[in-house]
Amino acid sequence: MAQYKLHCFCQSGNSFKVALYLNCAGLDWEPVFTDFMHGATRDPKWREAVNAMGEAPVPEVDGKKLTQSGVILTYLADKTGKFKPATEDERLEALRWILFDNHKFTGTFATYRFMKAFLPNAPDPNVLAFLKGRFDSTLGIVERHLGRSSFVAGDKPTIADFSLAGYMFYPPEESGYDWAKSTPNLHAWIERMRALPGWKDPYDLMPGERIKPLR
Ligand SMILES: N[C@@H](CCC(=O)N[C@@H](CS)C(=O)NCC(=O)O)C(=O)O
Repeated sequence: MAQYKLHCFCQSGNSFKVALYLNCAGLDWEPVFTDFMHGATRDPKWREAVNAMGEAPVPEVDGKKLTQSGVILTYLADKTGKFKPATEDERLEALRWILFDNHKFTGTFATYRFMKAFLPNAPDPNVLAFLKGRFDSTLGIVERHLGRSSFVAGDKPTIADFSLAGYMFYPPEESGYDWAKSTPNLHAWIERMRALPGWKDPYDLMPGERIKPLR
């Protein structure tokens, strides 16, 4: 049995943050499929047994379950030393970006992409426009930051990079964003992340059926 089990599914960039970390850190892990598309995370039994917050990712490690990717990445970095911020200043810098990512970068992009590509009924265009506007403004901040820094919290990859990278490797047809065209600094950083030993495409790393974008 693998040392780490990760409840996850292939469309979930939040899960990918942790799956990619586990792979790049060379840890012994295996995925446990969460059938999000058929309502698994909304099932009261799943919430009771896996995560009361109703969200993936959830790793099972050392006899406990952890939730919230930022907490999970912090725990894993502290436990293994892999991609751990090197100094107190770097730790705070990484935490700052992880919180910003959860609130505004992943927070808006994940919802926008899900509604655009996978929501069964066509989404309200006003809602999509709101999310896109909010994400574009956040994207500008990240693009400027990555023009000044090779990685999110300094010159080496840390857990903050895994957090922001969660949704960056999904194909342009899902979100309509092509990073190489829109944001060259972000694109260069994505390529630096892709070059890490252990990197894999989210659809190869995590289980579930790949779905063609609906629109
Ligand atoms: N802040 C959470 C977000 C997790 C999250 O939103 N996960 C999505 C999948 S990508 C989920 O399970 N959503 C279930 C739902 O909203 O019903 C984290 O970083 O772990």
